[in-house]
Amino acid sequence: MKVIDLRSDTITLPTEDMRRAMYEAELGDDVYKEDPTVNFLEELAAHMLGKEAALLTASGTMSNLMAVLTHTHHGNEILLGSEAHILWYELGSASALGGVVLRTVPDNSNGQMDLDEVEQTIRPANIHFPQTALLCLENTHNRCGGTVLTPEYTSAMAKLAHQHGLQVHLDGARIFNAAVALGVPASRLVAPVDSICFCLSKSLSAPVGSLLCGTEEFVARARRWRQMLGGGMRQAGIIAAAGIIALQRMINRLNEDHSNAKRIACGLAGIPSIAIHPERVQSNIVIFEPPNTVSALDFIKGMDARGVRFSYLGGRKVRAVTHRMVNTGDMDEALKRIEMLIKEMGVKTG
Ligand code: TLP
Repeated sequence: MKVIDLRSDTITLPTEDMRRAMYEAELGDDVYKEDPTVNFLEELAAHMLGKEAALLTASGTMSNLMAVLTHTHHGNEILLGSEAHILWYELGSASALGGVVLRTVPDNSNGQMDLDEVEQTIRPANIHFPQTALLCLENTHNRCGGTVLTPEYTSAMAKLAHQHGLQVHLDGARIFNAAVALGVPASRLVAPVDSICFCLSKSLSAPVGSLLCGTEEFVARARRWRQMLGGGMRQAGIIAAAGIIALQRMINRLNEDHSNAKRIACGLAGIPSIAIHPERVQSNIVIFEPPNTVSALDFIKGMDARGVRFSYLGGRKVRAVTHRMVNTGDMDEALKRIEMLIKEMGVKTG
């Protein structure tokens, strides 16, 4: 029985091309900025994102933390959506290591905050208040089901933030999924923000790595934080070589992941006891609720035993993520196994 692993696109293994490029990579000491493969990847990333410079980091978590550390001072406040990855899955590192207060504005189901609410949440100058220094956005939005932020939304948010003296950081872990879903270049999606990070190790299939992009000056300061966090990686060209292939060859195929996500979402919508909004699926993430006679955790356990793996988002929410290592047939097979489990559990489907 093939295990259909829909827990995350992080599970994608490097391609043959990537392994070969890693083996053949020209290397140097990247802390001295002497690794030609890293330098090439950073230039390529900066170019593709339309930013002055980019910096290779170990992970999305590390990039987001470095962005917060670079944009803020101890005691500042940062604004972010109530469902933001930085808030939920990054161990409170911005507070623990950066000394900043995280203040949330409700995210709607599309992963968007309301412009007026953001404006009202920005602190005015007052001796009692922390200074609001940074606004964080997320595109695509993980906990809101891989929804995409349009260039118009991002521009409006950045304009507001800049008017109030805030910087804007975009957690673009899956920015190329957003670009492909919207049919616009990633550079257009990130033009209004001061910094953006994206991951090589998710749908783009590289084994490790993320890039943090911004102005030369921002990246120079972020580089010092990376070093302080122990993220100077020496012959990191081994990693960068796979990252170059990820950027050059893996973006065009993301549409496949998106149509597989739509396929499983529409199939799930055909199972009456499952709650899902297939029309909300915009990229490679699908969120749904199992029949209400079973808890989300028991459903995930039951499916795991049947060789289909999902992740848990809390409450009744189950997440499926499509990626290069599953195909259209796997979507249909996963749906069959879901129907079998539901039948075995004796859930009424009519
Ligand atoms: N997300 C992971 C998990 O949530 C842990 C996943 O499986 O989706 N920003 C966003 C929007 C992300 O989805 C993730 C990873 C990160 C940042 C962090 O990236 P890594 O895993 O490289 O630290």
